[in-house]
Amino acid sequence: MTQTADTHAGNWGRWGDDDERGALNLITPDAVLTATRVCKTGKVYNLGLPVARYGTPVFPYRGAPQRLTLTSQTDAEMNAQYGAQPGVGANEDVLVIAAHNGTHMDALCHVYAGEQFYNGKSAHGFTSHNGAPYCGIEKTGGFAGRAVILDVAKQHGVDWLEPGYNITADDLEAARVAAGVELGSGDIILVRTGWLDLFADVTAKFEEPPFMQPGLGSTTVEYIADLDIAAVGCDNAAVEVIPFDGEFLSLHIELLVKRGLTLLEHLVLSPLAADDVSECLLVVAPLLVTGGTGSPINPIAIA
Ligand code: UVW
Repeated sequence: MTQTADTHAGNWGRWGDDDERGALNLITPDAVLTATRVCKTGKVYNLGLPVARYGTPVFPYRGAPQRLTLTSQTDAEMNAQYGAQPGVGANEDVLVIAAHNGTHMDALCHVYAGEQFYNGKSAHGFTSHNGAPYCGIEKTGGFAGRAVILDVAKQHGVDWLEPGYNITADDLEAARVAAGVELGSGDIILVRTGWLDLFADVTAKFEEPPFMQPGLGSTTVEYIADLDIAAVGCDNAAVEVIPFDGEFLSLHIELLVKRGLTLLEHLVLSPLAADDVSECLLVVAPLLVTGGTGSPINPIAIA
């Protein structure tokens, strides 16, 4: 059955028929200024995973990130051609990274339903050569705002939720109440499941991580929509629970396609949780890949 995106249920047309930024429009300049005022300690957290061949959670078809060497001290001859003195040179890398591995941001062209992207843009314009004519990662660009950490694992009293655990709206609300913070229009939520800690634990023992992952289930959609949240981040691979709670990529369809919500995945949230940080200023800067479906990111949280 072809999945459809019900335009009436979401944000299509809300910021104009040509809009390609989606719910990030909710983060106004005033909202960014307000977000700067939530910083209390000034401590800076890198929410990105290391880019490394080993120890990075990957779906096999995407492959591990590769840092390849372009030039090194073995190329002294080449450096000499450019006038380098003996003992002087430059090391340079080439990075080969699937856009949706490791810590990354989904562009609004990442997923389509009913053959349409967010805001009713045709999915058929996407080509291998040019990528997406609409809703590419360069259209959303970077953003900053107030982020609230909803630590569902902590709320359940565990280091990590069981693989396949379906996070409900009640879980999110309980984590919010426990954190003692309010949520409102234009806020970003960062949901901690503990998945990356489970991954680190399992791989340290040279065991295979489970395919199933804890993540957001279908009841969270209305919760997020009613609060007018601007973006959702999580420490798992797809924000949504795996196996999916419904059809293929059902939460991506509800949040990203219908509502234009930017999704951030494989965020390193445990250091924030360890310091009991409940809100922060979040700065996210994707690479502006023209027509790109997503980008590796190292989001910065300032507590
Ligand atoms: C999919 O889940 C298909 O991709 P991502 O992990 O980038 O959301």
